[in-house]
Amino acid sequence: MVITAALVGAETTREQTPYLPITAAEIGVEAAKCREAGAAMVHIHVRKPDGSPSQDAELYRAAIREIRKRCDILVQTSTGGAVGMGVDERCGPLTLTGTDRPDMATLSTGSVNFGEDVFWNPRPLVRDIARRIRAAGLKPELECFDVGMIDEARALAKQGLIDFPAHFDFVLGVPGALAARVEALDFMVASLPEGCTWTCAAIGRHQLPFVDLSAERGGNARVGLEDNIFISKGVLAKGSSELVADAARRAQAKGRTLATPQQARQLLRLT
Ligand code: KMH
Ligand code: ZN
Repeated sequence: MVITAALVGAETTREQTPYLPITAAEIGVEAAKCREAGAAMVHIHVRKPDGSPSQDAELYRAAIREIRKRCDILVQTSTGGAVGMGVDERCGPLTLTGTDRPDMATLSTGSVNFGEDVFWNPRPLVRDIARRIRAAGLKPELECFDVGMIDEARALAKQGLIDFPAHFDFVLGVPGALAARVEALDFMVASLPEGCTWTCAAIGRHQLPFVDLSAERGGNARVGLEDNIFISKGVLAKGSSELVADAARRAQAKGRTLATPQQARQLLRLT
């Protein structure tokens, strides 16, 4: 089972939790702790020194270097960024090459209400980002906030913009989008194209219970401060690594073995 740690995000703030990493070094330290706790991959965003979200390639380069000098965890960069960002800005990390190149990049396959905002992904923009991910030589993680986004991934594969089997991330529980319900997860799993792999990222209080559900169903799990800041009701997690440790315990209690980064590379067909 591949555990992904979503360490930073674009919406979580230091006002909400003092444990949010902001600088490259803080991101590197937290990634190493997550690796130690059982994660095989990190999903990262980056921040400007004032804590505001950014997709700047140089900030990503610095963060990736700080991660890789500490551990072998796989690095997945965001192309979603923060709501309201333009496509060129969102694709900043895709310009990194050589030893700074990420291992994977996200591709959201449709638009969705996102809290009080809209996460804007019209079809031409999705195709554009899919082409850029492929041109960078990366595999996408297909972020699906609703079931129709799996169907859109099928359309992208038909158009030759992504390859199947692919890896999906089911994001459940964003306010305004598909709720974190067991039936929703089961519908998404049943809608998955042949041979594809999946991770579930449930938001807020659903995050850790959905690790159990994903483990039972043969899936993978994403946890971390991007999606949830609490380890239990009203108690802040002291960093994403504490959430990873809890997810690892839950996965193992369900009989699952945690993938190393090298195993995750094979399971997610990144090689
Ligand atoms: N911050 C959200 C609007 C991704 O990383 O690709 C989008 C997001 C998805 O976080
Ligand atoms: Zn993200």
